[in-house]
Amino acid sequence: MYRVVVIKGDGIGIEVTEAAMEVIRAVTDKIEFFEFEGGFEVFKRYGVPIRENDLEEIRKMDAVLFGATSTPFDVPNYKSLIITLRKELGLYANLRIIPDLWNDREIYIVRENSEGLYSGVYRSTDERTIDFRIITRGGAERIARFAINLAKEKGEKITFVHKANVLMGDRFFRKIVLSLAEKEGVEVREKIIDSFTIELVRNPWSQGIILTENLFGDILSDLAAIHARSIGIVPSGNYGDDIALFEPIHGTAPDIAGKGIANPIGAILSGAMLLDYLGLDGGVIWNAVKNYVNKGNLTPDLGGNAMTEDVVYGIISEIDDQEIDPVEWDELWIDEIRINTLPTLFMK
Ligand code: 48Y
Repeated sequence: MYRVVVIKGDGIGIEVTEAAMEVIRAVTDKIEFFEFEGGFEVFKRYGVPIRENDLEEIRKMDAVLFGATSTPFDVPNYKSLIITLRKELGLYANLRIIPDLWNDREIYIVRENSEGLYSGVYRSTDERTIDFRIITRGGAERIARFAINLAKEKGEKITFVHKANVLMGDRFFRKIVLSLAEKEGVEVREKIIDSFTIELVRNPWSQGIILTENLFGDILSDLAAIHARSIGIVPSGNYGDDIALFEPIHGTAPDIAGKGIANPIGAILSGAMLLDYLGLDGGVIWNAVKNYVNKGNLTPDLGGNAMTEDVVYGIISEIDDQEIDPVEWDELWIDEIRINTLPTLFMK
């Protein structure tokens, strides 16, 4: 059995995480879920976005399934839960897969997840605040290795996006990426972040594995999400050496929370990435999602009028179809006819 932490969070985070758990349960019985609380509500009670004891427990688990949390930026001392988890669990690599589910192609973005402007190191006086954009050799090497391994696995090149023409940190980062990739025989194309944004709008599908630092990756991955047709579709994995956390990249969407119309696909595909990480078959979920979106009713963000649960139900039926092999299916069909349920087969 694998032990998987669930943190649903706020807003639609709750609905979409429950949807992902249902789909995972339809694929495997090898996962036991353990729910933990975290976020602003926990902060109001305990002064931290997640309790230290809970973190201790979570560190012993195999993986985390995360929904979404909201982070008010006008509350002194409040720190984002997801950023706290990335730091506390050592999740240094953020892989975001932006899929075109209708044409079977993907954009891969590898975002450095622990350093850069997110290092949390700053100096503040009444007159100025400085956020340090820290890039360490160790941090650069481990994210470069992650991207190189992925590039090898997918048979792709790396597109390394930086601002080394201006930023000293990126000159340092660049040297490390180029030298490791050369050693490993992986081709690297270099792009400057500002002009690359235009390229990512116009020509997104042939960029190989996009590798970049933390804040650039944050912005680029939201931009790239337009190619998925809805940000609600995009899954991600945050990987460390001992544990990984999977979350849709969308936020809590307070405007539609609780209405049952949130798009669960980003969370469901995050579940697929989680299964792959555990060595189970996430591909079954990817296929079911692709089959479903090409014929089924979609949620309003994609122009349909389906409810979250319709999409979940539709994807689970696609999973069940994949799991019945053709011979068994024939037998089932004959059985159903034999017991005289033929009319119901045509009922909706
Ligand atoms: O995961 C993301 O891309 C989010 O934008 C977070 C980030 O900056 O990495 C921020 C989430 C939050 O405000 O809690």
